[in-house]
Formats: sequence, structure tokens, C-alpha cells
Amino acid sequence: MKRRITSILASVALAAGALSACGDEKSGAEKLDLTAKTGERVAAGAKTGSFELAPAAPRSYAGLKGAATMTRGKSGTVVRVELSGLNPGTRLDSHVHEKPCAQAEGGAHYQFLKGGPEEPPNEIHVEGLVAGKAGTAVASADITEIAGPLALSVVVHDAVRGGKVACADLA
Ligand SMILES: [Cu+2]
Repeated sequence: MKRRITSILASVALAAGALSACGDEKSGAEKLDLTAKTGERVAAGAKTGSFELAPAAPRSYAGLKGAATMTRGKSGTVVRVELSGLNPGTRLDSHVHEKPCAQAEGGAHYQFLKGGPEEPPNEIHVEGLVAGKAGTAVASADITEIAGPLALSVVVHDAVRGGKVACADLA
């Protein structure tokens, strides 16, 4: 049985290899070709995750859906947040956080200099998320620094009450 599992894994690995040979970056090994402001090597390209509601999110957010995308390139980092299913007029704050959503709902804010100022440019904040009549809100942060590997999630907060509403893993 063990041998059989090994051969299945081997064929999965072969299939993944074939996909990356076709130029699908997501299925292949990450190419580390950028140096983050914090000194680590990171992969260029986009990472996207869907927002999942936080357990303590107010009921008014029950219809929230959306995604966060972080794109690293030579000229910096862009973080885009797209939300729908909001009550019109809802204002949200959003930041990049330093833990996966499964750990303390993303933990604390990602900081370039840990323990430094709790605001940009030491943190990545996505400002201006306000739901229009259709219940959608879109905003992005475009910064010249390259985010390090601990920029792992994006959390949206209720701008009035402050609590965590939803989290998206940048996987
Ligand atoms: Cu936050």
C-alpha cells in the first residue's frame, strides 16, 4: 500500500512539473527573484486569496465576498482589495497582516520594521474602502517597497467599530 501511494505521489509531481513547463507559474516552484525591503528573497508575481468572514463579524457583513491580491514586482508592491455584498455606505479599513488567517485571524499588522510605527510606510494599509450603492468596494495600495515573506494575509476591519470583519490568505 505504501509503495502504491508513493507512485501516485510521483505521478502527481510529474503532472505538476508538466504544468509548470507550460508557463503556469502558480503550479510550479516559486522563482525567488526579488529582495524584500527586509532583506529576504521573495518571488515576483501575484498572490490572491478569498475573504472569509471572521467568527465575530457583525451580522451586517453576512453577505461579504471578495478577494485580496498582492503583486510584487521590481518597482514595489500593489495590494488590491475587492469586496461585494456590503451594505451601501459601509466603510472599511484594511491592512496586510503577518500571520495566516487560521492563526489569530491574521495576527498583528505586517511591519517592515517590527516594533516600528503602526502606520504607512512601515505598514501596508489599503485605504478608501467605501461600499457604493451596489454594495461593492474596491481599493488598492501601491507602494515602492517590496513586501517580505511575512506579509501573509489581508484583514478588513469595520472602520467604525474596529473589529476584524474578514481575512484573506495571500497564498
Ligand atoms: Cu488590520
